[in-house]
Amino acid sequence: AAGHETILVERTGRTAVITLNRPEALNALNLRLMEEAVAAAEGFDRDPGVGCIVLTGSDRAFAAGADIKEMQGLDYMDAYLGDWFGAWDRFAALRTPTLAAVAGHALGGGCELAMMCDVLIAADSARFGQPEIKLGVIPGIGGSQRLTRAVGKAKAMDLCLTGRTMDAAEAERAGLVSRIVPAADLREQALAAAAEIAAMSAPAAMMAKEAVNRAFETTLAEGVRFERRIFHAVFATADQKEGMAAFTEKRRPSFVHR
Ligand code: CO8
Repeated sequence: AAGHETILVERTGRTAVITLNRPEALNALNLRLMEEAVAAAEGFDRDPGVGCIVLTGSDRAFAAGADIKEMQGLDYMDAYLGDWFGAWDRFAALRTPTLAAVAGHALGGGCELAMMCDVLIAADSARFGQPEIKLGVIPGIGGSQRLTRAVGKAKAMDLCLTGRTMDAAEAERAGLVSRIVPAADLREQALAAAAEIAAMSAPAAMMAKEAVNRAFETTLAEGVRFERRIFHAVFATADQKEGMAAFTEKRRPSFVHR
């Protein structure tokens, strides 16, 4: 849409695509980009015609981190009173399924942003890391928490303390990445996966996302109880009737996303 300086947005069917677009800085995440990307994502989240939001970058970089030049002169009060990076929490809180399509560098804030997405498809060219330690700082958009939950303490400590990067194969082995595809096929495969998700019942997809995310917040017993309540609730949807009728009648379901 007009007015975007740092992102490109497009719609194809029920899929929305947000492309990070600061090639001069390897898509470093400055405040403008955060505001534009989060606002665009929230707009798509509110649109019942959107069933999956894809976040992607360029062949060279998903994002090479928060914008170091913008942060360089910050003092504590600037960071605290400005709630520096707080808006990204709103991206993590989207209800619509999100899919990160990552090629090239996903470092620092770029890795953290990819980890906020529900499904992470990596090109074989992708590299992930939390190199903040080399700048004398630490991850600031959830990296120490989401990376540890995704790959465990051993690798999270290794990455956060040495600042080294993982290639796509190591990231997949470690559980950070959903799938790896050849770099040349990334966009096509990511859009195909997004279209598959977007064709599912939207309330069922939102509920599945909510239930999986609950696993990171609570105990097993409480998580299972939470899932059971939502499971009971799906029988109030038209899509449950349609999905099960289609199975019985041996046809493809036609979901109304309600
Ligand atoms: N911020 C600003 N500019 C960047 C960044 C960045 N993170 N990354 C790259 N750029 C710029 C470069 O400065 C360069 O610009 P110019 O041509 O004007 O000098 C341009 O992008 C191209 O980069 P390179 O020439 O360096 O490209 P290379 O292919 O040689 O290297 C790398 C690519 C290895 C990715 C390299 O650019 C690099 O190491 N980038 C920085 C990676 C990094 O440290 N990221 C972590 C940033 S900190 C963070 O994300 C979270 C901090 C949370 C703190 C919370 C504070 C409140």
